[in-house]
Amino acid sequence: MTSRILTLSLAALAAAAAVAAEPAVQESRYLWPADYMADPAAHVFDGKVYIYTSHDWDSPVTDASDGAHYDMKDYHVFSIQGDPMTAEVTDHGAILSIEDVPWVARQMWATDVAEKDGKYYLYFSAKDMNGLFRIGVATADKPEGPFKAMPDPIRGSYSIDPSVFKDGEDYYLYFGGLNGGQNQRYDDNNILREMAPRPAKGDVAFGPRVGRLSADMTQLAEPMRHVEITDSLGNRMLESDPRRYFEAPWIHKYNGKYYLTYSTGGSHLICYATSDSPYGPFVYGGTILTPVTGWTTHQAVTEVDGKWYLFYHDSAPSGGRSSLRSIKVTPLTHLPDGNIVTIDGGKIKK
Ligand code: FUB
Repeated sequence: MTSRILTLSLAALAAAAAVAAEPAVQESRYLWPADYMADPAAHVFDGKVYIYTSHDWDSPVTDASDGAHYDMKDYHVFSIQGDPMTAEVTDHGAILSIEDVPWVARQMWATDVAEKDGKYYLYFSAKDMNGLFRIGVATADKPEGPFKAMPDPIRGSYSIDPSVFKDGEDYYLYFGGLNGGQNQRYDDNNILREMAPRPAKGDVAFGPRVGRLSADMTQLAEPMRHVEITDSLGNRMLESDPRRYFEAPWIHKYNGKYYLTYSTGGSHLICYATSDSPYGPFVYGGTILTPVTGWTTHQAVTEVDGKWYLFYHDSAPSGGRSSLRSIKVTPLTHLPDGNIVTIDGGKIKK
C-alpha cells in the first residue's frame, strides 16, 4: 500500500514537472495566410516538402458538443522546395472533396499521405451516413494529386486522425481521437460499443490504435491494436493525467527510436513518447509544444534536408476561433540525450 502511494505521488510529481518545463520562444511561420487550413501532415517526396491539410471554413454549424463545428468539406496540399521557414509556398488547391467520395456524409477531418512504389495514398477520416467516423483511402500518381477515392472505407476502420509511418518495407496506420473522434466507442477487439463513456479519471486512458497496412496499402493486414503509453516508471497513463493521449498520433524515427507525438486534448499540449517498436509501449518523454491559441492542437514532425521541423496550426489569425485555424512551421530540436526541446505555442491570453 505504502509503495503504491509512493509510486502514485512520484508519478504525479513527474507529470507536474513535465508539464511545467520552460518552453523556448522561437521563430515560427504561417505557411498559408490566405485561407484557413488545419491538421498539417508534412512529408518530403521527390525533394519537395508536401503539406496535406484539412480545410476550415466559416461554417454556420456552431454545435461544439461532438466537434460538429469542425465542418470541413475538402483537403488541400501545399509544397515547398527548400527551407520551410523561408522558401516560397505553392498552393496545389483542393485534392479531394466530399462529393468525390460516395460513402462520406460530412466532416472531412485530418489526413495523411504515404508513398509506395511511385503511387501516393491519401488516408482521411470522415463521417459516413450513420454518423460514424471511418478511414478512407484515395490514390494518385503524383504527390499533388488528383486523388481518386476508393468506393468504401477501410474494412473495420473507425475514429479519426490517420497517419502512416513507413518502417523499412512495412507501413503502419495510426489513428484514434477521443470525444467527437469516437475512439472511446470501440473496445479492445475493435467492436463498436452501445454505451461507451470516456474512462473514469482513475482508469487507464485510451491510447491511439495501430495496424500494419496490406501490401496494396488499401486495407489493414492485421487487427488494430491499442498503443500503450506509460510514464517513466512504467505505469500506464491514467485518464486524469494532463499528459495522456487524446488525438493526432504521428510517428517519426530518430537515432533508432520511434517517437510518438500526440495531442492531449483538454490540457492542449503536444507531447512525445518513445519506444523501440512501432507498436509500443511508448514511454512518455515530454512536451513538444505548449498550448496554442484555439482549442485543438495537431502536429507533424518532419525531417527536411537534415533539419527537423514541427508543422502545426493555431487560431491566432482568426482571433481565437477554434474552427478557423492556420498552418505554421517552426524548427524542432532533438537534444543529444534524445529529449526534444519544448516550444512555446504562444497561446494568446484573453
Ligand atoms: O480538424 C478536426 C480535428 O481537430 C482533427 O481531426 C483533430 O486532430 C483536431 O485537430
